[in-house]
Formats: sequence, C-alpha cells, structure tokens
Amino acid sequence: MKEVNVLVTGAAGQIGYALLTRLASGETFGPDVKVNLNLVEVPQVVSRLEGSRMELEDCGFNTLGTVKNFSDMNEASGDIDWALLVGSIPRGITINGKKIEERADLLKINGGIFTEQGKALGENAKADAKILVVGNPANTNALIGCTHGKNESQTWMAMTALDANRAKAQVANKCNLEISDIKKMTIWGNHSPTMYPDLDNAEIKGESASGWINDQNWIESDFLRIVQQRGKAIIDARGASSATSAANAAIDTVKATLSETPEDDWFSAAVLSDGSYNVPEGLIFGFPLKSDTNGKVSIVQDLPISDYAQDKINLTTQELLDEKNDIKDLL
Ligand code: NAX
Repeated sequence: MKEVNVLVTGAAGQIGYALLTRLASGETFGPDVKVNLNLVEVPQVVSRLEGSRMELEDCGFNTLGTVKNFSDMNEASGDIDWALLVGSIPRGITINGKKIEERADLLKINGGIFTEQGKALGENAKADAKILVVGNPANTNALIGCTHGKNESQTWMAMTALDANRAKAQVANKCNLEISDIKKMTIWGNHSPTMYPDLDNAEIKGESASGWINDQNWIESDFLRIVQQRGKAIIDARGASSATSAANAAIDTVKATLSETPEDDWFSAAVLSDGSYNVPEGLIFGFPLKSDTNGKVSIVQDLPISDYAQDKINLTTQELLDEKNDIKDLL
C-alpha cells in the first residue's frame, strides 16, 4: 500500500478533532493509501493527543497507519508530505498577564510560532511537501512560515476554501441550486472580513454567476456581508468558532491538489503572489488556482476584473500589506 505522511498542529483543538478521522478514513487520500499521522500540540496538552490516537485506532480504518504525538516540530516534520498547520494562539488569550487583543500583538505571537514551524518543515519535510495554514491570521502566518522554510520546492497555502464554500452555499440558497451547479468560486485576498468573493468569474451552469443571479443589490450588500461575516455569525450562534466546516474545507483543499483540476472548475486558496493581477509579490494572497496531474498548483490567469472588484481587491491587498508591515521584523 502507498503511504502518505501527514502532520497536523493544534491536533487536540476543535478543528483538529474534526479533521483527524477524515484524514485517516480513506476519504481524503483514497482507499489504497495508508495515512501516517504526526500530531503536534503544545507541551501542556500533548497528553490529550493520546485520547485522539486511541479513538482513531478504535475507528478501525484500514487506511490508518502510524499515529505519533509530538510537541517538537523538528521531530514531527521528518519526511512529511502534507502539513496542516491548525494550531495558533487565539485573540483574547492572556499571556504573561497581558490579554492579547491587538492584531499586531497577535500577529507577532503567532509569527514566532510560524517562524519555528517554517524552519522545521523547510529542513525536514519532503521536497514536494504541501503546507496548508489554517491557524489565524492564516495568510500572514503562512508568509512567515514560507519565508523561514527557505525551500522553494515546497508549496505554502493559507486556507480560503471555507470562505469559498460559504459563498457557494449562499448562492445555492438564493438560486435554489445544487452546490455542484456552482463552479469557479474565487476568494481574493486575505482570510478576514476584507476577503472578496467573486461572483463575476464564478459560474452557474457555465454562465457568469452574477449574470445568472441578476440582482446586484443582493450581491453587493447581503451576499458580501454574509460571506465576510459568516465566521462571526457562527461564533455568535454556537458559542464557538467554526470547526466541522473548517476541517471540511481543509480536506477539500488537500483533495483539490491530489488530482488534475477539471477543465470547468478551479479552487480557492491563498498562495505566494508572483505579481499576478498586480498583487504585490511576496504576499500570501487568495487566488483562483488549478492543480496539474502532479499536484503542481498554479494561478488561473487573465480573468476580467471589474472596477468594483478591483476596489475590493485593493482593500484586502492593503490589509495584507499592513499585516506584513506589522511583522516585518520577523521576515
Ligand atoms: P482551538 O483553540 O480549539 O485549537 C487550537 C489548538 O492549537 C489548541 O489545542 C492549542 O493547544 C494548539 N496550539 C497552539 N499553539 C500551538 C503550537 N505552537 N503548536 C501546536 N499546537 C498549537 O482552535 P480551533 O477552533 O481548532 O481553531 C484553530 C485555528 O483555526 C484558529 O487560529 C482559528 O482562528 C483558525 N480558523 C481558521 C479558519 C480558516 O478558514 N482559515 C476558519 C476556522 C478557524 O477560525
């Protein structure tokens, strides 16, 4: 049986809990691939991972390989094919007597984590490893990790698939369509409320989604607001942030790179900008992406961008430039 080595940080957290069975069950990598899991947590809670390991064993998946628990990224990252970096420090936590509320403080604390994780993966993971950052602020964390990874053959992404799935769900509800009728959803920019979900270039049954919907007022007010604020709405309703849907989006992103993207679709994630669409190089930015048969990810080119969309893209670009400026000492 083929094997794949997958590292998950924050594995004892709520997204981690929802993620592990779906990685191990055969659903993600297929029924003929053994999944070896390296689970990483901070030392204070690493012992909890033993419970996750026991539960995985009790699921009885044929596709489950080894499950190892770590609190040291260098030890965990040897020969890794896929790293899902879910663990990070949330806003509002108290560290050394100080409540971390400011974005700049949060960026710096998480920046320290991603500096170390990037180095460990760059040195120890496989040359063609893919790294998906889920932990917020995901784009800037990925930028720090990627910078310190110093390994250009590895692919760093930050997750925007949850935002894309949220956008598709809103369109499906509005138009009474199946989710599978909606293709080519792009989330431009940052995984934050400035993200721009693009309905001009999304398609419904081969037509532009915005044309199909034919209700610009709904698109510019309700749709945009609901998608951009969906994370907060879930926290308000559930008393906790999105977990099942976040884990699902991480699985979708992994699967999207395991085979060639169909001709009539693309997927959404943030990758290192190469200057496409005039986005400054050196930002981790949400783009429309395709994967080839070897899992090489590239940015879909030459999409038309309206003046309205360009304004929105400029806004999310500026936010990422500001975040980059806040952590410039870490780059
Ligand atoms: P939890 O607080 O339940 O779990 C986070 C886990 O990470 C904890 O168990 C913690 O011990 C661990 N951790 C912290 N620092 C670590 C480190 N240096 N190494 C290893 N583990 C570490 O949070 P959860 O709800 O699972 O969310 C995890 C992250 O996902 C948060 O940053 C959250 O903001 C982010 N999200 C990102 C989304 C996206 O679309 N990109 C959506 C969902 C989610 O809000």
